[in-house]
Amino acid sequence: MSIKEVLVPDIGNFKDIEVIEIMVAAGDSIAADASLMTVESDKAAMDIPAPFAGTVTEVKLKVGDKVSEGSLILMMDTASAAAPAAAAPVVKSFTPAATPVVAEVPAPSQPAPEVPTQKPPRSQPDPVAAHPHFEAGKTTHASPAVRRFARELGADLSRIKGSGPRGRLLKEDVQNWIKAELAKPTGEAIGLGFTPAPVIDFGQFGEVDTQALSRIKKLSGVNLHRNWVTAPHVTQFDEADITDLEDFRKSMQDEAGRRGVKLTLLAFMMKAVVNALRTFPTFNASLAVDGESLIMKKYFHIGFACDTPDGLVVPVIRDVNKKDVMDIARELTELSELARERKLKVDAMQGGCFTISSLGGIGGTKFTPIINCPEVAILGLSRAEMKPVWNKASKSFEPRLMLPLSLSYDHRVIDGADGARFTSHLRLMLSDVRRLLL
Ligand code: CAO
Repeated sequence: MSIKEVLVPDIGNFKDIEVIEIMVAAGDSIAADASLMTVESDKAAMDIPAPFAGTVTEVKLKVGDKVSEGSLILMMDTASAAAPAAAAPVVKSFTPAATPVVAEVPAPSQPAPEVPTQKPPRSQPDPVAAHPHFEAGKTTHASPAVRRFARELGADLSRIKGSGPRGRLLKEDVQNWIKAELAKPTGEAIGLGFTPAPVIDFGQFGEVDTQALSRIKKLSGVNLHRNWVTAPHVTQFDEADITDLEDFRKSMQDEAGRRGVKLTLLAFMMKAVVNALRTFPTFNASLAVDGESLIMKKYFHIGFACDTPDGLVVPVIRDVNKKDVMDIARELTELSELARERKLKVDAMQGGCFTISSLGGIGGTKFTPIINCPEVAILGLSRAEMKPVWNKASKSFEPRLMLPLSLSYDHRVIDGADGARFTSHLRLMLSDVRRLLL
């Protein structure tokens, strides 16, 4: 048996600093450099490492004691130190710090201190950078080893509740927090910082009836919410003169009827949109998930929002560029019927490049449609109305049928100028049916 005293090493200018955690007990066999205890002043916390390997025979301190350089920490039997490192058990569940660390904890208003990079003598703690963590000006209590562990995993200590004595953060607290964060849905993991919605008993204000949301509403709700908060939306409003287009459409109704087709404005809109997508290809793109590149699509599959008794669905018409308005109109009717009868197959709702949401048959003057991500833009149509429009040539107002356009786009991908160019191009296409049919 060879009993040695273990003293507090040179800890710089710190004196009478508090012992906040002791990681060893009598009987523990420890390796050289294993953390023995953590001390903390008002400015710093540091782990004190074992200067040599051995078995702890007696701990001379307790949590709350004040120590300075030379204070007796414990007695150690170094005769047992010949034990191979593998046999040296890890003290409690604490991971011994190979290099003890000092975590500077400045006052909240102060900038982070300069971090010394030079390695000090072996008997001294080795200062390593650590970010202080504050919650409303309060210091988070955690040993440097736990801080380092959290830092390596990118865990924000100020958001973790400590389960140790006096609320100290333990390694297990960090592990549990990381597990819980990973298990959360993406939106929460983004950390938008929403306060939870209050739970209100509406019955206290009058009679109520609670109805379950349909499966479609629940699914589309999650997607709409994600798209709304993750894609920065801008909505460009415009109006297109569709007087001539409407005359043409009506003139084609009989023929369409003979072919069993209901020729609606939406079919023409699809052709106009494809023309605009060809002219402005970034509208026919998707942003790569890493945000580093744009995936430009060479096909033109256009989705349309369809109102069904169960909620909103978006069937997709494929290769609109290769189809004429009659074919498109027929498909619109077929897909809408399938959607309303809940017979739409999943692949009929996939692969869209751009979506049109038409509320024209219902009413309204304009609205802000939510982008159907990963598409980057959506066109909303409201009810066309006859309006007086100034004719420069005849210097008079003329009654024209004006269609309100509401184009929402993802501002990460599309600039405002291109948003306005896109709707201007649509105006041009829609005002001259000959261009549209080219
Ligand atoms: N202005 C004036 N009238 C319009 C119009 C417009 N912009 N769009 C359609 N109409 C007229 C049609 O000509 C038709 O009139 P007739 O019956 O006299 O011919 C009538 O309104 C009904 O049209 P419709 O809505 O049945 O046909 P559509 O091809 O225009 O639309 C569909 C099909 C599936 C888009 C539509 O039925 C629908 O579900 N709309 C709702 C979409 C929705 O909920 N969007 C919101 C999503 S949230 O972003």
